[in-house]
Amino acid sequence: MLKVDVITLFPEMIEGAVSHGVLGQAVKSDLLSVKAHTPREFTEDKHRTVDDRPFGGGDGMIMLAEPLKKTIEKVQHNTSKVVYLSPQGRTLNAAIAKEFSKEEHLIFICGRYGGIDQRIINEYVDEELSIGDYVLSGGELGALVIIDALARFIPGVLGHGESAEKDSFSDGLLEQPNFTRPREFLGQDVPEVLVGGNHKVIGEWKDKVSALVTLKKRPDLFREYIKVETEKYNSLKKKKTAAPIKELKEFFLNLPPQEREVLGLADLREEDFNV
Ligand code: 4FV
Repeated sequence: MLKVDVITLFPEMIEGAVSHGVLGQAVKSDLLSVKAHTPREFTEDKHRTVDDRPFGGGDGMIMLAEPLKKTIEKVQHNTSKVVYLSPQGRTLNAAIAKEFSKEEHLIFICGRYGGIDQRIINEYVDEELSIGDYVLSGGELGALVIIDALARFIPGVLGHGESAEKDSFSDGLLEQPNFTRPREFLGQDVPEVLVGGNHKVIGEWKDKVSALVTLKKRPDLFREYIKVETEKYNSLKKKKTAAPIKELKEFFLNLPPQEREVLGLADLREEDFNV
């Protein structure tokens, strides 16, 4: 079972967030353990001081090294991976989340104020990780985003039929639009094929629609996807279909206008397929 320890001045922020929904269920079913620890526990002075002014001036306080050292050493062991949440880290994506889901023990250090003493990073941190190019008031939300994303890759965390492999990005594509009852809503009908019951046809249709949605919303991801698909196609001895991009364009051109509308693809143009 993956064990996660979060070092934070606000343990309740972590405990609260991991006790709901899929994460809460995963922790209850011992598929994942998430514990929070505050460095304030390891202060000796009566004000339980955990920060101080930066040498060389500058705004914002810096978290003290000693309380952090003691908190890390309380939970660290030889297979622990220590991660500091900061804008200076590599940016989280699905591949990194999947990678982390395979670890035995993760320790997330959540900074506050202007961050932590650099010597803690030098001495203890294996990896810095960012959830995006912006500055947060604390690393807690970053740690929670990563814990939520990696938990989906732990076998058994997602209900049956659900799998992180079906999530967006798992096959390099965004997920197709989803619909549930009623069949008609605000004059918009659910695409016919989805209520036709032929799961093979539905599966192929969903893959095509995922590719179209990705072409529209994330052409960068689509270019990568179609390059791989085209290489696979070109390596085929017997080619039963048209080239992937040609086949996808034909599928799009055969989509009834109201289906393009309800799928959010109405403004996709033929020239958009010239990638
Ligand atoms: C951050 C990010 C982030 C840096 C100083 C907290 C702040 C303060 N963490 N992705 N972007 N952290 O801005 O993960 O300690």
